[in-house]
Amino acid sequence: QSELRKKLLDAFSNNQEEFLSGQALADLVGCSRTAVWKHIEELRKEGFELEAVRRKGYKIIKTPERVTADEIRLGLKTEFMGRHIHSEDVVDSTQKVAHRLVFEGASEGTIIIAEEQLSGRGRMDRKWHSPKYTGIWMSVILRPNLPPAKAPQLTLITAVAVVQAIEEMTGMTPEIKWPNDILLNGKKVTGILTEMQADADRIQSIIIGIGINVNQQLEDYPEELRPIATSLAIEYGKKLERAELIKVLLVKLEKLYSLYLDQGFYPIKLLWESYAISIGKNITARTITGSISGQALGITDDGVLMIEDSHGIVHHVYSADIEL
Ligand code: BT5
Repeated sequence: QSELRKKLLDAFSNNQEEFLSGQALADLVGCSRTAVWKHIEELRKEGFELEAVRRKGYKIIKTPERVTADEIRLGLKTEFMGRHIHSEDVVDSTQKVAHRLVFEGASEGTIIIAEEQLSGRGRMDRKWHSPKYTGIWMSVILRPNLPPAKAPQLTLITAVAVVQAIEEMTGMTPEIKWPNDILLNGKKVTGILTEMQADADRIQSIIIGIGINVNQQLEDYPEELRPIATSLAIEYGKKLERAELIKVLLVKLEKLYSLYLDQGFYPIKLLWESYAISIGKNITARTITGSISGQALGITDDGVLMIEDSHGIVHHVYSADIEL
């Protein structure tokens, strides 16, 4: 069903200026004209506007305000990333939905999106503010054949993908604060949460949660977040099409992830470092066992942060909050 819908939307997206007749669509998609007609009715119910002209056919003239799975499928240029889309209006957390889908056998590249999260989560049980219709609240399921120690690298790959997607959409280049914060003008525009299921020596699945503040205005944030949070709309000065951003992000993520599986972490490391703010600076890393202060030297080939303290001792930090 969703393959058919994807083909139909591809047909529209490849012929954007033209009207496509019911027969032409049926031929392109490989189904009956009645099936085409049924799918077009479904698209209308989702909020797509289609112009229908006698003897010419159909043309999409407007996509819905809400982000629907079909809008993401329209013109999506990936092989596996986002090929299966699970979209909901309201969820507790897209991570929770993803865990359930992983358990049910969801394939690599499956994404979960929601318009609103009632208990969006950050790391260490912190909360992620996810108001309706404004942001991208998304989880991506990956199933890399890797040892569990490599999992943090996926966070860094995702951070690079998000930076590149924002760059392509707005021309603004965000900065990455190790490991999972993406900042614009020093304020957080995106957070990433990586969770995994693994055996002793193999990852079974990784769920990457990505929260991007897209169209919020300052007043949409609770008081305590206003000094530290921002959105693309606030920094860019106008609203963005969330579905477009999702599509660009999925393309970047697929490319970087494939590059990583092919050539290892090194090429990603170079990209990551070119966007990182903390390198070379004096920072404090707060870990669960205590704090380490010193100069951030960079990341190892495995994505581990290195900090040199005042005695010249280099500490390897696997997980922490960073203060600049
Ligand atoms: C993160 O945690 O930054 C990871 C956020 C991941 C969110 C996505 S949304 C889709 C998926 N489903 C989920 O339930 N989660 C993922 P952390 O580094 O722990 O940062 C959390 C802190 O960021 C909070 O304690 C707040 O201070 C701040 N914060 C909360 N909401 C924010 C927002 N919308 N924008 C900026 N900062 C926020």
